[in-house]
Amino acid sequence: LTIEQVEVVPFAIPYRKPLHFASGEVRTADHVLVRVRTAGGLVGHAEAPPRPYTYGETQASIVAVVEQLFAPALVGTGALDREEHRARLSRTVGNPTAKAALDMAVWDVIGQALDQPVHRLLGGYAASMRVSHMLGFDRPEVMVAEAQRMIEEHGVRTFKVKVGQQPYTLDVAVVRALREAFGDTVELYVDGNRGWTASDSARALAEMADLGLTLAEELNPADDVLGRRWLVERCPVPFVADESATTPAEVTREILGRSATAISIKTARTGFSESQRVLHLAEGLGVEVVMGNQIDGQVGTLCSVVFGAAHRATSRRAGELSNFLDMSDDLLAEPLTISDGELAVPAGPGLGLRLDEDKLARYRQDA
Ligand code: MUC
Ligand code: MG
Repeated sequence: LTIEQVEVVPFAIPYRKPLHFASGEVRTADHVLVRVRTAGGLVGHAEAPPRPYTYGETQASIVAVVEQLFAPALVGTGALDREEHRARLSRTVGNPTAKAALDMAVWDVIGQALDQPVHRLLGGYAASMRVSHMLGFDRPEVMVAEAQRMIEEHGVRTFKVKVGQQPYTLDVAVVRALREAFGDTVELYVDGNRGWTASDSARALAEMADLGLTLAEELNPADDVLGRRWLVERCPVPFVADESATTPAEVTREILGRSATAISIKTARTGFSESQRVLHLAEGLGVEVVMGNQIDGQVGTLCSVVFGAAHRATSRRAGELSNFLDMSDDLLAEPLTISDGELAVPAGPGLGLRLDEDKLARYRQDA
């Protein structure tokens, strides 16, 4: 199981419909596919999505850091030497999605070597997850129509509504329109991506008090330290830390600093190994978790459901697993499907993913 080669393949697949949110927008999935090959001929895969507005990474920076630093650090180690991988990769600060993709590709290799699904190696709790769909900024009637389509075509009844616009009343109108359209047949929660101030957020929460929200995520910047604490104290529902708590240390700081009361886990930034550390920490601290979306493609979404369904605490809430549906195409030979509001964990050893090599050839950017 000696790692012989680590390869990066930048690719770009357009979205049919761009996704807008307070910190940025996505029009193309310009991700990086990571492949880890062992001396015995096993190949593990995962994908890294560059999110400059969240982590400072770009497609070119992910390719460069893997080629220059991470591949040389991993080649020659054993696939099972995960602590050694972590020690070596952590000599470079930052670059979370590059590190996470490598970790998950290594797990893919380990699963294949043991002829077991990674999902079972991680905990194997449930065979599928309930799906939450993320609704990007748009006019209320457009967002209601998208939710309606997700209900009819995929049975999805949980929606994370992107908020954080100026003025905040634009967002309040959207959430109200969704509640009026679907009544109590849907679960609604909001994610501000730091777009509001603490006072905007408090007013928006007050105006949405009758709308039955279940979570509020990153409404204002965690770096507004006292404003954030003031807001979280007044928030009637769990306040989720996403981009403010991307490492175990940040989780500890944000929770103990009373700047959040729940944690978003994203395999795109913490892989499987570090996501387990975050999950166990959250359990130890006694806070809820939600499986978040890094605007992942199908490879990334598959990784999220493999991890999310593997543990009880990550299976309680719907996972954010559906935004790949807005991409014009993808890389899997057998596309993921969401039905009755659920996404199943693929069977098969490792991650259970098979790439369509023709599609990769079509979308790769380095050929
Ligand atoms: C989310 O939950 O915030 C948008 C920016 C990002 O980093 O992730 C997405 C979704
Ligand atoms: Mg978020």
